[in-house]
Amino acid sequence: MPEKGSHGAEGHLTTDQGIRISDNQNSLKSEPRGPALLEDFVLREKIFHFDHERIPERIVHARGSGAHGYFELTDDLTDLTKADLFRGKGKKTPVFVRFSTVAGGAGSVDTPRDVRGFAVKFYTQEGNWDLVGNNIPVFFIQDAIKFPDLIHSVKMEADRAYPQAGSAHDTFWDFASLMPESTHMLMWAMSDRALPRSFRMMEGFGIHTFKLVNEEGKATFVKFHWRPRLGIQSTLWDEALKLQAADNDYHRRDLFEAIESRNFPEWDLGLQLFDEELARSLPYDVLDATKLIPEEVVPLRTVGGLVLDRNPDNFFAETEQVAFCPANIVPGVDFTADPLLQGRLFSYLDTQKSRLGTANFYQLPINAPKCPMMNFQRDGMMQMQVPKGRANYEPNSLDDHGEAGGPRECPVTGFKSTAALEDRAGNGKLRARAELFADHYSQARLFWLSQTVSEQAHIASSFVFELSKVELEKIPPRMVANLRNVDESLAKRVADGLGIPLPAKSEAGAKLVELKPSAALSIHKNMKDTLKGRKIGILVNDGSDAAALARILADIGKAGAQAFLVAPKKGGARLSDGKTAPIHGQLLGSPSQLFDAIVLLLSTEGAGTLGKDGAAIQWVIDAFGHLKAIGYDAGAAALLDKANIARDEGVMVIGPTFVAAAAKRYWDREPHIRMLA
Ligand code: HDD
Repeated sequence: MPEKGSHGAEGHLTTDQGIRISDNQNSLKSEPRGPALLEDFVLREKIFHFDHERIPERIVHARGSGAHGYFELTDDLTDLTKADLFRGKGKKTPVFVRFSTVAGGAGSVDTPRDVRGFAVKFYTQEGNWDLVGNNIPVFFIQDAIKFPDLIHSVKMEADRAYPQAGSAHDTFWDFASLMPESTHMLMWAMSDRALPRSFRMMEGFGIHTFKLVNEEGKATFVKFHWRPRLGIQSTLWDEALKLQAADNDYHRRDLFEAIESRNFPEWDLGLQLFDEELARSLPYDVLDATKLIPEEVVPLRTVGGLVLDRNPDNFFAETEQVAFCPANIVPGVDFTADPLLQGRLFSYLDTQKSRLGTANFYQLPINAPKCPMMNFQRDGMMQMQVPKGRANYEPNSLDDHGEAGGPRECPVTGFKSTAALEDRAGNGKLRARAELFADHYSQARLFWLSQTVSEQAHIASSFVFELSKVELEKIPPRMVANLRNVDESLAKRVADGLGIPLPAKSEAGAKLVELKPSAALSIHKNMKDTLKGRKIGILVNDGSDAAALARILADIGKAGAQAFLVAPKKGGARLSDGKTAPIHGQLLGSPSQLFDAIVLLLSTEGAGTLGKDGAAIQWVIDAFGHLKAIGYDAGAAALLDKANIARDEGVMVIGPTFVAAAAKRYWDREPHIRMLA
């Protein structure tokens, strides 16, 4: 079949039936002012197809962006797994990756406070393996049976259909405060992890414990971690809010543009590998998705890298129709009895049928394996394959030697489930949770204690903000009562911030264990002092110093960052040398939240003019408020004064040290400019 869009027929526009179209502007009429004729198959077909363009959006993770790329193995894992993609140093496996928000609809914004999906489809030589994870290493609930309740509570409320893409409302906090097992994940969701600067600068996690299985059938527990090579970077709450107004598509655009400009996003794949004995020694259960294993207990082993190097050709055909299923697994990897994972193994296949309309969705190019696939599944809506031969059942003896008999089982190389490594108490069938699942607070406390002072302030303030949006008065005290089990000072700060009395502590439900803080859980402790992959906004006006601009552009380029020139007029700015600098964005449409640091290069006169422009003053105030570095030249000082900007460590006269300074956020500035809980 010729590819749609290429229309093989020498560029002629045709109907879906291949009939050439003579006029795509006018419908067929009996006379110029007469009614359209039913006979017009060109009009009918076009409108008919248009009317059916939409498919149901994903029930969660509806808004997302994807890209193609590859996974390259840097460490041979033959001793641990027989999976093809993990054998042979240097082996490359093609992938498609989709990032997403969870709660919002397909048309919602990119920067709400939310968890981000991080779903990877590996097209291996032995079939597709989908690692469908998030940017947070734990989950809200322990058992899949609670998933519909969780999602109903966080999505827009059933009667009023708002809020869109946000958890700051009654039903979410009602559910969360009644489900103490969600406390650990709430700590993450209220931290800046839920406000990523870019998909390229966030971690990804497989979350559940899986198993790697080698040729001998020996299984090793494994947890999967994606580490961004650009480091982790998040935004501030105020910045994220303003980004929603400045650019709905902030993350989608960032991903697309980075790949277009060949700044390919990259991650390391790190594995936490451990055996049953270690699992047993932990004071929490490795089958509980609300728990993580600190890297200090099981360090990461870096085994490969993920590179995204190609944007989709068509958003719908690829990013919208890609169907991830955690049940897609290859020999050499296996599931565990994690009750959250087990439920997922059913849900995804099921949802794809309702989203994509047919059990044959696996034949869509984005979902089809890139290795041979043969079986006796037949027919169904939109069957694209034309299976040959008489046999459509197995076993058969139609032709033992030729092709007519069809494919056969592979007892040696086929996928085999491993024996459960997990304890079996021999209790028969029961609806219950394992004992250690009852500790809902120890790891929430571990997370809290691992944060910097400023990160703790963000978490406390997020709880205050979200709970302040809750109307039912009984909910916030219930949540604060749970937080007292995490940390008394956190609970007190949230209660003070809300202006409510400190409620009695809720029942902990299990003996709490004191765990050693883990530096790996903090963003601030893991940020990289690099400008690579970031964007610097430079404000210029008529009269700006041409030589200074050339110098800073060179420095920014050398640091691997992108410079973005902003001026009051899109037509450009006439610099001191009389030349007109081309401008990337007009001031009003390029607010400073779009940049990681800003530079002001202004003549005294230019600064004077901008001092009368609210947009310019706001530009500076926001960058300062978002704790970014500000570089300026002598002429621009007047604009800083007009905006009342204090000259702290992060505000500096532009010079050779600026580029290094611009890679940082100035957390110490925050207490001076913002009341945090
Ligand atoms: Fe899920 C989509 C991640 C638990 C049911 N999930 C979906 C996507 C991601 C995750 C990244 C979007 C995939 C894409 O880009 O197309 N989900 C997770 C993680 C979980 C998790 C990390 C816990 C560790 N999910 C989970 C449970 C259930 C589901 C417990 C149901 C029992 N998830 C779905 C779904 C979705 C989905 C309804 C909606 C669209 C889709 O599957 O393809 O089946």
